[in-house]
Amino acid sequence: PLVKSNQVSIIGVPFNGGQPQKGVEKGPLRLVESGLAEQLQELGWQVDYEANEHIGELRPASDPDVMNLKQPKFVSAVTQNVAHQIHERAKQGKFVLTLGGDHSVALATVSGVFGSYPNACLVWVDAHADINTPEATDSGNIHGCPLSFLMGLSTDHPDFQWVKPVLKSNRLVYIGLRDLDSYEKKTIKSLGIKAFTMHHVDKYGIGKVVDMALDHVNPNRDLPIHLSFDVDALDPSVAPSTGTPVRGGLTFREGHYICEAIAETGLLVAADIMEVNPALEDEAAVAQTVQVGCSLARCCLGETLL
Ligand code: 6HN
Ligand code: MN
Ligand code: MN
Ligand code: MN
Repeated sequence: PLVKSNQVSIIGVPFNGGQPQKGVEKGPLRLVESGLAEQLQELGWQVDYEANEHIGELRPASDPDVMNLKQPKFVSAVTQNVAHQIHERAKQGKFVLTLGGDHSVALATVSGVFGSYPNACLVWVDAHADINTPEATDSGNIHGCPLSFLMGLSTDHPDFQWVKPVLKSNRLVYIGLRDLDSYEKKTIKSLGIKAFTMHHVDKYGIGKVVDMALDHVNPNRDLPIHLSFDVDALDPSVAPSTGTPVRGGLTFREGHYICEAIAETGLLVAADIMEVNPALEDEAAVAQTVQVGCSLARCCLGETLL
């Protein structure tokens, strides 16, 4: 395997500034409280955990909209800070498991991981494409925009000058898409980004989809892989407690299969479990969503490999 140790760093990012709903900042702690660290130890990993309890203090006194984006300074400060942490851990040869928090945190994970592994590829599992630019976004929520910064499609925004365009269009692949804004559709087509929507999952089955996805971004199966998993990729019946649910999503097994198949390559160096919001839906739904988040993470770290 590419990760040079049996060590995993869990990076909690209790952050909700990339979208308007409270509660997603409680995701990381809930995942850890339900036993994730112990479960990973059980799998043979040495685990360290950074809770980042104090990142809320990075909120600036004033944070007006800039180019449609809401809370740009807060999102920028938190993600820049966490990017450094992740870069350090990855450089030490640790597997980095980041727990969100909303998906704007991918500004941190992708910057940090690609800082250490410049030739990495990114598998983005999500109902959404999260590639809006500051000009194009309708909602102004930065969790819908991280990939536009990471690919250098948005270079003008004053608050995100630190984000380097580390991601090339041929190193990104999507799985699970089903709710795209018109700018996002245009961008995916014009840049030729490989995207497996739910239509493709239905047509080919998840096994073939993951093979085709990896054939595209990692044809010789020799590049490091970063998996960013937004739990809203799963059907809302599987992961109900999330901020932007969209019906018609991945089944429980399809979601886990993606993690298992990528772990099986031995090339996975980092994984994100994002958008678990323990303040949404009832307690049974929350427990279900938290458990799914934990089991996806365990599959990324080899649980189901013989
Ligand atoms: N997520 N495309 C919509 C927007 O507001 O830009 C939804 C984004 C959802 C983001 O789920 O990480
Ligand atoms: Mn997302
Ligand atoms: Mn999403
Ligand atoms: Mn939409």
